[in-house]
Amino acid sequence: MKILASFVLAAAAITLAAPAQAQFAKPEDAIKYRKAVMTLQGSHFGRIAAMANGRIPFDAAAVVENATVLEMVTRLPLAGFVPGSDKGETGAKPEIWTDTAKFKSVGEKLNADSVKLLVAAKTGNLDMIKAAVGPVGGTCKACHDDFRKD
Ligand code: ASC
Repeated sequence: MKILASFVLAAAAITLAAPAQAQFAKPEDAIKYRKAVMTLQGSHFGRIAAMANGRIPFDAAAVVENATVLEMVTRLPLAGFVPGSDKGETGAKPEIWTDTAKFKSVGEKLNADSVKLLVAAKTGNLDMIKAAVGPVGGTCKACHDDFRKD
């Protein structure tokens, strides 16, 4: 019974382990990791935003693919902002480590907005996609305004 209970707890812990954990040998590795995550987010969101804005032709399947990747990568950035990685080649503001609750909440909102965008993507309806693109872009911008040096 005890063994069963610990399996159940372990399974629950794995399910609840969000955002993703990551490990870094040195602060520069964490900085490199989060820059890579930002590049992926910008690239996959950028494709969807371009379709929503009519800059490239609407392709419903491509929106689903990009939104699927975006939803996954938006679980990652918080894991890159480990203690001690505030110095070096980074545009990260110190507020990330002093106003952690606010930073964490905006990071989680980005994933929540991306989940909604993926749901909209799966409808194949461009108007619904457009409506879901706005909040994602707004959350990107809000976080950059508060937590990224220009
Ligand atoms: C992007 C991207 C960002 C955000 C931001 C939204 O595509 O690379 O950083 O959207 O521009 O305001």
